Amino acid sequence: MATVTTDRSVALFERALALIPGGVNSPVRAFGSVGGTPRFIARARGCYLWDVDGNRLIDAVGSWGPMILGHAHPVVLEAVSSALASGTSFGAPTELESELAERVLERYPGCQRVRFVNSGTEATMSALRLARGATGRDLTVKFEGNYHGHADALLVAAGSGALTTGVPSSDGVPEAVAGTTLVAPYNDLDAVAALFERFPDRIAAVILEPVAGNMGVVPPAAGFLEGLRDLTRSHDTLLIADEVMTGFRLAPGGAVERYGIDADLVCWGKIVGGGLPVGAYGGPAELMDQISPVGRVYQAGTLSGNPLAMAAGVATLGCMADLPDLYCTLERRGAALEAGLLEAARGASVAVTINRVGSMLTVFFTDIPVVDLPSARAADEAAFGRWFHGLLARGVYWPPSPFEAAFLSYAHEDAEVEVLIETAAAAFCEVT
Ligand code: HOZ
Repeated sequence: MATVTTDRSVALFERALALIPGGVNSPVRAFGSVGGTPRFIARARGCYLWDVDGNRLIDAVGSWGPMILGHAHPVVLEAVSSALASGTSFGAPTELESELAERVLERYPGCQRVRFVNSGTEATMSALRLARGATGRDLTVKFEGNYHGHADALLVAAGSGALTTGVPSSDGVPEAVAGTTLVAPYNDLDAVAALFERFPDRIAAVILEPVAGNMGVVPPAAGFLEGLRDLTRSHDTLLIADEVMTGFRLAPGGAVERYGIDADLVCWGKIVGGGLPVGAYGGPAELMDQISPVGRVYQAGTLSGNPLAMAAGVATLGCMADLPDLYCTLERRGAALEAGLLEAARGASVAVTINRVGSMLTVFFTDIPVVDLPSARAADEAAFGRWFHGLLARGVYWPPSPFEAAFLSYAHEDAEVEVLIETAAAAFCEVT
């Protein structure tokens, strides 16, 4: 293995540490759970990143999901630069907002209205406020290890960076706010039923990641989503699908389409902004029209519907629609990667459980099935860290946490999937 120079990343991290908490603007990037120095990225194209020391990496992070077409897609770049030439923000409506709204709503026939915000956090936070406003109830249910962004009420038993840093419930969240969030184990319908019994007529909404991605990938157990729908409906409680990671990725209509979920509200982020900061939430007109200025549930944003971000979203969803083989190609390459990784781990006598749905995948260093947060946390984090560094040293940028999903894009061709498998095989040999 050639020696890798990372001097510039190291120097830039030192500089950032003195200026930015932890040197990063989002905790997972700091390599907290795998150790070492994060690579600073200079540029990206297709499925490759180049760090500031000139090392080329196959990217299995994809900016945590948005880059389904690969980085710097020419059509997306052209759309953004043409919007850029007309000005960057007007604080007034533009045609692009309706164009993107049409593209979102045609993929989610259960939704008639969509509101654009700036992040997934804003989307879920606003959807919960709407659910409370619409039902006149205060309590909500979320699942252990699901992550819905960093709004106060949702930073309870949270996944993603909250697990990386070992604080699934953040300091600074008032008791009174955290107390409005009830928590159930993922894939456990009985626990949800018990909460409904304990708090009759008080639960406004159940929010979930229909395929969990923020404790690593954990698919819904058979009957879980259907059971949740029945339970919520029978208690006049809204069901909110957080499709920030899965929306437009697992099918044109995301997990809602793939699993046939009849959600009341859907939240999006990532792909809908084509790599620019966009979140969104949507649902039927009678619910969404309770949002200001039509209704009494307030939500606003100076940069919401920003023209550059809308242009990137329109171009991304447009390009995806022009690729008839997009989802079957992602599925095929995802399956090939899963099979190759399993074989490689077996060859190195390393016990792994791989959870994959379409182009989202997590390698858990454990021999037990991973179906919820306790089973995800039972995996060997130190072994993951060794494997991660084995990959990185050989030119693969895997998510730097055992509690995240790796993402394939359409730009990862069969050849890159092969390289990922070969590299993983070499890294598995260093795990034990
Ligand atoms: N799992 C996170 C987003 N869904 C990773 C991104 C971040 O927090 O920076």
